[in-house]
Amino acid sequence: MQLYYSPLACSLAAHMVCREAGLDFTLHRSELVTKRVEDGRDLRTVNPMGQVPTLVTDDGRVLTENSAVLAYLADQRPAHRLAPERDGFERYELMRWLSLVGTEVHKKCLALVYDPTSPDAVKDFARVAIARPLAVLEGHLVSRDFLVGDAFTVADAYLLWALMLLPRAGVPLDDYPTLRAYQKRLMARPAVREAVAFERAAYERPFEAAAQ
Ligand SMILES: N[C@@H](CCC(=O)N[C@@H](CS)C(=O)NCC(=O)O)C(=O)O
Repeated sequence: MQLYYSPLACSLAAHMVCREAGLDFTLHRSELVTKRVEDGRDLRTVNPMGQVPTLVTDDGRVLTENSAVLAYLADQRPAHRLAPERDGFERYELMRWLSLVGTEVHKKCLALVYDPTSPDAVKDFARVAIARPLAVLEGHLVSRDFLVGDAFTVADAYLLWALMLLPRAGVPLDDYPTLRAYQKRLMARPAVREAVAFERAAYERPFEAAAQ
């Protein structure tokens, strides 16, 4: 399995899941602005959107979009219970939370704040709009340890990534004690810690692409 990622970008969720599931995977560092992959290729030759995560499966198929990539990775190792079974209601709950994190938290807030071309007014709007999904997540997690069912799923990985980035995006989590406790608890998982440590180290290193 080949995972195209950029250090500390949303592909960190897929990276966490690869480690949680014990999958055999190769990481390809990519640069989000220039679209260069470290081996010199252009990311758009694999994913025309030029975005991460981009996954190439062992049989050569390309999968993009966090919710699809994360569900696919979970389904490779059902015994790890990283996604509920496909025929139960909890599977739809998983889709619900993946979608809420992807649209209301990631794209409606983080993506706008981190986009260097966003006007300040758009960033301010994003920092206000995030309050509603964060309040919903805070309320949901008050009485439970994980977003879905009684085990860590790929939706938790996606939310963990978002929670990591929100304070840097100017959204402190001081008003969300449940989310902070959830984050602290789940960040202690060995696979999560390994993925985060790996990407923090990569983030500190300048990106270098091989000549093509
Ligand atoms: N719709 C995609 C969005 C993924 C996304 O926004 N990835 C960001 C990194 S967090 C990216 O690749 N940004 C570069 C770009 O959009 O050009 C998904 O859900 O996976």
